[in-house]
Amino acid sequence: MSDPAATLERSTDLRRRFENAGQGHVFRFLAELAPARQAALLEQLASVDLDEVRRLHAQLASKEASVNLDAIEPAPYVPAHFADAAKYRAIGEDLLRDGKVSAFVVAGGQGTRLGWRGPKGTYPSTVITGKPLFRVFAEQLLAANRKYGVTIPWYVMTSPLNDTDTRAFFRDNNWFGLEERNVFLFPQGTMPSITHDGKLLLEEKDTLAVNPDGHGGALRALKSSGALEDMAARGITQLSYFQVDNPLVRVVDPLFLGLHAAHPDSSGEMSSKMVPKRDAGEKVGVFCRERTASGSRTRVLEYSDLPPAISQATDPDGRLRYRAGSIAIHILTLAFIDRLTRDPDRFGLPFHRAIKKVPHIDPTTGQKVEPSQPNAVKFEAFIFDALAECRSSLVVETTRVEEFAPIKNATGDDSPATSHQLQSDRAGNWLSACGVSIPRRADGTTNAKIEISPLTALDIDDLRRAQLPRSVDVGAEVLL
Ligand code: UD2
Repeated sequence: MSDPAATLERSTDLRRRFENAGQGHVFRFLAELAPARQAALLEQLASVDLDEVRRLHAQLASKEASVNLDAIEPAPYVPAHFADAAKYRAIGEDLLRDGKVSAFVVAGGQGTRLGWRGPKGTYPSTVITGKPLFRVFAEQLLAANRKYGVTIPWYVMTSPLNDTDTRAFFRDNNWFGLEERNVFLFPQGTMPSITHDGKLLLEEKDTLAVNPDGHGGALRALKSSGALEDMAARGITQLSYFQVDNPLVRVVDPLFLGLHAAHPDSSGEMSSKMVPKRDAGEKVGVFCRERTASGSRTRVLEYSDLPPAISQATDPDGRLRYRAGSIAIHILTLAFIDRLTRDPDRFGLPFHRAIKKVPHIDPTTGQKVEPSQPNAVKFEAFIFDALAECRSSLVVETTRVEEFAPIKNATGDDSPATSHQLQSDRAGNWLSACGVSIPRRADGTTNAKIEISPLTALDIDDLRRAQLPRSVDVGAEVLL
C-alpha cells in the first residue's frame, strides 16, 4: 500500500522541479488517479533526468548532429580471405576454451516493421522447423559449450516493453536446454519522448511516453543491471555482441575473436564485422575513418545520414567506394565497456533523434490523441558510436551468405523469404564443401530447402563429421 502522506510530500517536491523546468503539465491528472497509480507516475517522473531532456532538446530537437563529410574516407578492413586465418582462429578458440567469452544479444527493439506481436526473438525464423530466433542462438551456445568444453554465459538485453514476455518465453521453453543461471536477462533503459518544443508527453494520464534508449543504451544497462559484474566474477574478458534479427549470426566466432584480440591493427577494445553493401540504397550504416585533430577514428555513418554523393560514389573498379556495410556484429572487451561506463554521471554515447508518431493525452482536454503525422522526438543511442572511443578499431569483412540474413520486414528485402533463401544457400554451400551434390538455379542459389541445426554443425568442419546424403534433389526439404 502506498502511504498517502509520503506520496503527497514526494509529489510537492517533484512538482516544483517539473514546473521550474516548464514540464508541470505532466501533473495535470494526478489528482484523478487512484493512489497506486499516483505512486507509479511519481516513480516514473522521479527517474527522468530533466537536465538531460533540456540539453537534448536544445542540441538535437530541431537538427540532428551533423557529420563533416570532408573529413571522412572509407574505413580499411581485413578482407574476407587473408593469410594467417588459421593462426587467428586458434587464438579465438583458446579464448573460448579458457572461458573468456560471453554472448550478448540486443533484443530490446520493438520490431514494428515486421508486424510481429511478440518480442522479435520469438519469431519463427528457420527454413523448415521455424525455430524462434532465441532458440537458434541458444542451440549455437549449447553446441559451442560442448565443442570448447566451457559454459559461455548469455546476456540478453530486453526493454521494459518486452521484458515480461521475453522472460516468459525463455521459461516456457525451459531455457532452450541451457542452464537458467547462465542466461542473464535484463531490460535496457528508456528515454522520454518530447514534442518539438521540448515538452514531455503523457502516454496515459498515469504514464509518461517513453521509448527504449537505443542499442547504445546497452552500455549503461550492462552496468546498472549487474551484468558487467557477473561477467567479471566469471572471468569473462570479451563480449560477443549481435542483434536479435539475424538467424545466420555466429554468436561466438573464433576467427573474429582471434582477430580482435591479436591483429596488429586492433587495440583490442572493439571490433566489427562488415559485408559489402548489396547496393547504394541498402539500409545499413557504413564504416568510415574520420580525420580528427589528433589523428583519425573509425565511425559508422547511418544510411539516413549519407548524401547520395557519398553513398553512390564508386571506386575505379566499379565497386561502391563506401561499401563496408555494418551488420551490427561486434566484439567489445570488458575493460573497454568498463572505461566507458565508469562515471555514473556521464553516459559515454551521444543520442540521435528520430521524429515519430507518438499517441498521447492532450494536457488540456484529457483526450487521447492518435497523431496522423509525426509529432514527437525520440532519443536513441547507437552502440557503434563507441567505436569513436577506441584507440584503433578493426573492421573485418565477411560474406552475406555466411553471416547476414536479417528478418526485419514482412515482405521484400530483409524479410523471412530472403532470409530463408540465404539460410538454404549457406547450408547448400557447406554441404557442397563436404562433397554433397546440391541443386542450384542459374544464379547459383540453392534450389532446395535446407536447414542445418546448430546442434549438428556450427561450421563446415563439424558438418564433415555428420551423416550426410550424397545429393539433394531439386525442391527437396532437407533437415540435418
Ligand atoms: C541496424 C543498424 C544498421 C545495420 C542494420 C543491420 C542502427 C541505427 N542501424 O539497423 O546500420 O547495421 O542494423 O541489421 O543500429 N534494439 C534494442 N534496443 C533499442 C533499439 C534497438 O535492443 O532501443 C535492437 C533491436 O532489437 C535489434 C537491433 O537493435 O536487434 C537493431 O535495431 P533496428 O532494427 O532498429 O535497426 P535497423 O535494422 O534499422
